[in-house]
Amino acid sequence: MNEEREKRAGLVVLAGRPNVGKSTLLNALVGEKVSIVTPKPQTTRHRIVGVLTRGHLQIGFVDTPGLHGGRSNALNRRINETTRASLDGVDLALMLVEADRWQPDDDAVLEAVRRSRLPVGLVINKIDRLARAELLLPFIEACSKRHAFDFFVPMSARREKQFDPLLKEIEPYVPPADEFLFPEDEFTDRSVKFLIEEAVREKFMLLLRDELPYSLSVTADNVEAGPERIVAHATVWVARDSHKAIVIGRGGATLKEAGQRARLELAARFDTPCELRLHVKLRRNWNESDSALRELGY
Ligand SMILES: Nc1nc2c(ncn2[C@@H]2O[C@H](COP(=O)(O)OP(=O)(O)O)[C@@H](O)[C@H]2O)c(=O)[nH]1
Ligand SMILES: [Mg+2]
Repeated sequence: MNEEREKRAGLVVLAGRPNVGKSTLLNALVGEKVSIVTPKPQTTRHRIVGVLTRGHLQIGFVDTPGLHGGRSNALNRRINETTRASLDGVDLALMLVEADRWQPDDDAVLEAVRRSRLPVGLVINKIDRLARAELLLPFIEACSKRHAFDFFVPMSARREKQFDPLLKEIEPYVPPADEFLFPEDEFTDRSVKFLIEEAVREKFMLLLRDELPYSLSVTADNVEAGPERIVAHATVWVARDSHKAIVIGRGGATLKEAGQRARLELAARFDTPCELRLHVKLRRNWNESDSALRELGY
């Protein structure tokens, strides 16, 4: 790319109901895992920016938790606030839907995006799951009747290696800028501490079933991230007494397995040995309490 071209820098928010693939797309665009991914809703709980810098163009993609319906506790309300606030101050919204069907929860997202008055491109994700390719055009047509989207990009965030068609659509909405918003070699606005917490939470979410993943939180209390190795102490917070034993597992098996998986992933990610010490602590009903949420980083 021509280095002499005028710089462009901006923020693009990824909007969509839980599980449509926002975090998967973010990671694929950035080429690094900055946001955790599981098949469960409430995997993403924070606003996370992933940064893509290509020649003259820099885009900060803002990952959002998505709007959560269902039971309203303090955590869910906070997550919804985070999502709504993420629409402020950005240049473009990318709304994600799943290729096979438009769902009622997609309407709520569209409504929020409409209210923001941002230009909106529709990413039709998971086309790998379409039973027949001919179903795509009628689906795009149906979507275009719901809203005058500024563009459509069908894709599979999980399989795609190359995002030129999407970036081409986005570029005109990214304003000219004297300076980039983030250092060119940075992939995210989030700290090593945050990435450790999230890696640990992801592993528990993948290992545990039912209600539990939604009432776990992780804080890294002590992180030494040197060039030789990373040493971290992390606390897994549970909301109920009975959850403690489940998180620890028989003979400590679950705790060990989650710790092992997180450690290997972080070591590969930061290209340095990683030592993780995990503790499990009870903070009764932390997900129902605003002050506990603040202390746990929400
Ligand atoms: N088949 C298929 N699955 C996908 C695709 N993109 C994401 N997923 C899966 O959908 C689930 C939810 O993804 P995630 O990125 O966490 O969704 P988010 O809640 O919108 O951030 C995960 O199991 C992903 O692996 C895709 O293009 N095709
Ligand atoms: Mg997510």
